[in-house]
Amino acid sequence: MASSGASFKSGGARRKATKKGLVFTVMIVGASGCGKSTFINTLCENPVILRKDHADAEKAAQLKTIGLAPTTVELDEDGLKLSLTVVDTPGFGDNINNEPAFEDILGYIEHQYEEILAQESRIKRNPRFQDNRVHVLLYFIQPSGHSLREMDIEFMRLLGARVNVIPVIGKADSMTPQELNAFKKRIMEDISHYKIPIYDFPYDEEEDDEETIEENNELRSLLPFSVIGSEDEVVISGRRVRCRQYPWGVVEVDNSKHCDFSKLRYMLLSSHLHDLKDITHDVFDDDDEQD
Ligand SMILES: Nc1nc2c(ncn2[C@@H]2O[C@H](COP(=O)(O)OP(=O)(O)OP(=O)(O)O)[C@@H](O)[C@H]2O)c(=O)[nH]1
Ligand SMILES: [Mg+2]
Repeated sequence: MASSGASFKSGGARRKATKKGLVFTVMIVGASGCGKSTFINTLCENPVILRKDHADAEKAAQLKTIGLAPTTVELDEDGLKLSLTVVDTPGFGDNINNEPAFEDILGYIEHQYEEILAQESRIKRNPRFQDNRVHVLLYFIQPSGHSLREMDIEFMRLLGARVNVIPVIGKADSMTPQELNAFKKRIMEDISHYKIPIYDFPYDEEEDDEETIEENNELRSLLPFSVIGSEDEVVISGRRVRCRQYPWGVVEVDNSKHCDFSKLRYMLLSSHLHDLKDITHDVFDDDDEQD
């Protein structure tokens, strides 16, 4: 599906919101312990999710996310005010029944569409109403090196029908570049084989310029994005870098030779933000036909 090929409407509510700064919501879903909460703090450049006391390993190990937790941060992206809401979710376990957790997640997404519809059908609209629709869902895949698990396939298929899904490999520092590339390839083969609907950087050959087409092709070739999360910083050659330190070296969060974090962050919060919002508004929000 080409984004600009979809039938877009004017989206008055969406445009008005831009005066107060852009509103954008990202949801993070995936297996337990694959670095979702750490990623959120890395993305927001703030410890928005209260993290561990580094000195207390036992406490850190218990830092499992419980319940859906939306948090909003105000960011300034190259002079653009952005009100970013990140919805953290508890990780899926391996053996227990994950249906209830999954239903909570889908319920949250659907509820935001219902809220918009209720607001739009009111005669007098609430000026303080905030659009909390989830514009993109990052689905974290464990760095197992194998391929997608049945649960990943099932969940991504269902979620992908209701929201923009971008697959992400968490804790990517646990794989060598060769392993990571082979893993990415297998995941994309599974995504295509099982017809999993993901956000795959659509473009319109006729309408989009060459630069956009090239950028989208490049970003698509990185799927699934590999990410490394860290709340620690060290100074390397006078530069403060966010990284994970190991006895044998340092992996840098923002170094595109180490992972795709910086490209993912830029596309989410800058280059593709409007496209993700437009698709949410025009494609997924199917009750929208009535406005
Ligand atoms: N090697 C590595 N470890 C990471 C990375 N990100 C987080 N961790 C560590 O992995 C553990 C779990 O991280 P969390 O961010 O709590 O994982 P989560 O997905 O939120 O876990 P749940 O809330 O239980 O689903 C912590 O000890 C983190 O320090 C990463 O990129 N690489
Ligand atoms: Mg968590």
